[in-house]
Amino acid sequence: MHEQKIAFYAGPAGGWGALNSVKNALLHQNIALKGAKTLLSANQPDGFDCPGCAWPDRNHASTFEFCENGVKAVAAEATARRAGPELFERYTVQELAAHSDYWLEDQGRLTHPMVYDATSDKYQPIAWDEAFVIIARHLNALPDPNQAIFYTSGRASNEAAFLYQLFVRQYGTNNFPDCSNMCHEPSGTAMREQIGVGKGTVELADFEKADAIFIFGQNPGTNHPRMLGELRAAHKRGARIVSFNPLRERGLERFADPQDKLEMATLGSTPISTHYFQLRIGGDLAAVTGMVKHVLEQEAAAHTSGAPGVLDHAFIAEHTMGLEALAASVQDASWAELEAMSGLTEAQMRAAADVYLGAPSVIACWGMGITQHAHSVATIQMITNLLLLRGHIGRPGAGPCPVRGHSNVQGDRTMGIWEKPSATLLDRLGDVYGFEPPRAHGVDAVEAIALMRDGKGKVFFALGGNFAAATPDTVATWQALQRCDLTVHVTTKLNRSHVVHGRQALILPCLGRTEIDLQNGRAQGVTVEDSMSMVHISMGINPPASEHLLSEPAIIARLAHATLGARSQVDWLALMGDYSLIRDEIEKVFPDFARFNQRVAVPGGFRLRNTASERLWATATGKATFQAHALPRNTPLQRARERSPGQRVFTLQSTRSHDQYNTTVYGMDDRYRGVFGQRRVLFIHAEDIRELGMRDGDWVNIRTVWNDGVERRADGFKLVAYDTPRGNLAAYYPETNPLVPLTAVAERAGTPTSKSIPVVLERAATAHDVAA
Ligand SMILES: Nc1nc2c(c(=O)[nH]1)N[C@H]1C(S)=C(S)[C@@H](COP(=O)(O)OP(=O)(O)OC[C@H]3O[C@@H](n4cnc5c(=O)[nH]c(N)nc54)[C@H](O)[C@@H]3O)O[C@H]1N2
Ligand SMILES: Nc1nc2c(c(=O)[nH]1)N[C@H]1C(S)=C(S)[C@@H](COP(=O)(O)OP(=O)(O)OC[C@H]3O[C@@H](n4cnc5c(=O)[nH]c(N)nc54)[C@H](O)[C@@H]3O)O[C@H]1N2
Ligand SMILES: [Mo]
Repeated sequence: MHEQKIAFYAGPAGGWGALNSVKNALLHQNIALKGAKTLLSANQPDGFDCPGCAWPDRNHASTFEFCENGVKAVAAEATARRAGPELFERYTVQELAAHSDYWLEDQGRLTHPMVYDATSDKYQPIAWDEAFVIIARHLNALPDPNQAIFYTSGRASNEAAFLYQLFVRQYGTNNFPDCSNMCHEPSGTAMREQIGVGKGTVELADFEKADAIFIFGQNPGTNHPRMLGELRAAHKRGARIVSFNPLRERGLERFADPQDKLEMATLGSTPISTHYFQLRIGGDLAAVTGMVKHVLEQEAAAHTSGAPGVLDHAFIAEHTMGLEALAASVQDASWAELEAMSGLTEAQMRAAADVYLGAPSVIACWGMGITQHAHSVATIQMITNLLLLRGHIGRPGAGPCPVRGHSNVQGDRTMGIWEKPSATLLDRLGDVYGFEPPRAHGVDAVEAIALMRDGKGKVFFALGGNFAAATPDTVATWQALQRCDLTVHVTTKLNRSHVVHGRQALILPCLGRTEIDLQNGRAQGVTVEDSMSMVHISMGINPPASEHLLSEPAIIARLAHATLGARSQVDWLALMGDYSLIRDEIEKVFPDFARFNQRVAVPGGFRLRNTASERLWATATGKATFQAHALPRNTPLQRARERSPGQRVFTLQSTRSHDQYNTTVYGMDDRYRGVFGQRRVLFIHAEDIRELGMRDGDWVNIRTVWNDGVERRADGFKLVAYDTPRGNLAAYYPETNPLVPLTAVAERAGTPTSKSIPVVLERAATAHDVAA
């Protein structure tokens, strides 16, 4: 492992740094040559969908797009390392649990289904059939199906997700917490109400036509590297790129394309953002309200002087309602208040709005910096208000673009992985499959934890992911999982969730997307939907990591068969033998998937219909609605300040380093932020360090200020002076998850507020000992 150091990173995002990092990733996983072949098949028409992010692929049919973090994601799955029965024989679960998250996953791919043995405190191999019998027995013994919880992470394919939701609803519950609940849930909530669809309306082609691209709370250089290619091209043809972020993020500043021979040879790079607004954490609602205020003031001024207005009046008249209420509430917000909340000056907000006013076509993108706050839904609706004012939706080069995370998180929702299913979906499932689906809404991720904590959630089943590490309030969450009668994980690699387990526990190892999935001797493809609603096929090319692995669809089908027996009319075993039959079933339930098998056979696949992009509004009123939102006057942070007189209360955001995929830690570097060989760092303004009477490099403990008397702390973080507003902090997830209270969630969306945690800092006696 690297030497620990903090060193300013002067290079651009991408470039030679990216190539070097890729070389190291391949070496580490022992896949220098095989890896190269694997990588060339990522996102190719006859290859597999990259298991990295949900950013769409340009020209699905042509050249390989280099993406450093895509390579790391593929390499992590295609690793030559194996975590077989010998590993579990060597260590008790208690011993495994003492290792870091990095170490656990670094053991490699799981090879056998395993069952927990309490006597030896070890996982032992088990036959697949026996594993299904154990789960079925538990499920069928529950007095109420709502005592079972079925989690999904966003890598599951459409085929797996469809079978899963059908099985679980036939079993009798809508308890479908998923990673979306912690991610873009507020985007769906906000947009469904406002424009009638919970997805973005833009396509990749719109990025070629946009005159201004606003990026709120997103770090594409690390999390969606292929997006930098679009931004670079947009910048080169003169589009304005306006970033809102409390941190100076390298990928939003400069980018060198590793495929551009000239840039690589000359160490050149292209600037990305034309404007960078370093606002305060949680300040976006105020900042965008300020922009709306400026636009409306310009409109009023035009009126007075008899000049043409700045709004798209025709669009507003034909397609929208609610502008008067929005205008009134925006007028109520004073510039002084907007400045105080956003941390930007009136002049900056007006300047941002002038970029908006000067652009014929505007795209607004956003990520976790927007969705993981108490007032996320309001912020997203204010961003959409801004777009609606000049009709920037449903025409080329314009529209909202929530940038999703997991590669099929959007598809899983489309397939019905949702704890609040629509009546339409349930009716359809009931009609097609001749059963009465459960109508009561189920639990989301946070509610699932509360259910288990209260002893009312007894069986926890996870299709992928790492629930124990990804969720908030770690101490409470672990206790909740440990109260379960049974925990089951369908998974590729060992992680925290397998060692924080229920009284009985199973690990079910599955094929990854890079691997050949043979059923009845025929290679099967699965489908995924990217962030821009493109659905396409994914075919694995590597031999499976172990002969004992089953595919996700096969695991679900066999479990459904074992659990439901004659109660289900579905021929589960036939479906798992040929995935095109599963796609026929999907087509029966979802009209938008008509002729699914034919349409997905075309290279690049097809785009799902999106009514808002056709300016058809599937809202309660039949119109797109402006939504008024007053600035929140009593925020958790304000209350925390009142509760801690005399103490400096900071706002902490938890974010991703460049060397991780969510809870999967690839390495200890965060190159663009200048952090090497370590993860327990706390980014903080230099003046704040001084005011605390401390020095750069000092060690601190972090404690949450909350209203329930529970002590929440994370100890041993090194202070790193950083370019971020006063009073704002940043540290990595999942190390900071113990600090996020279970009750700290986004209004109306339930998303943990992982980007705005009120905390105080205490001097730590010694450096924290990090097991790695
Ligand atoms: N390599 C890699 N790729 C990934 C992932 C990964 O972990 N690694 N994760 C995937 C997943 S599931 C997701 S959801 C996405 C996540 O991708 P992002 O949405 O980029 O998520 P974060 O890394 O959490 O970064 C959030 C950004 O928001 C900024 N921010 C924090 N608070 C605020 C705020 O109040 N206002 C504003 N304007 N900005 C703020 C932070 O400084 C940071 O730049 O990436 C996906 N892709
Ligand atoms: N504090 C804080 N918490 C957060 C966030 C944050 O920004 N801050 N971000 C939130 C967000 S945006 C998200 S999306 C969630 C992520 O939550 P999850 O999706 O639950 O977590 P991941 O870390 O992506 O899951 C990694 C695990 O998935 C398994 N896996 C990988 N590939 C496959 C596969 O093909 N099949 C199966 N069955 N398993 C596989 C591996 O075992 C790996 O250990 O975390 C959330 N939590
Ligand atoms: Mo996510």
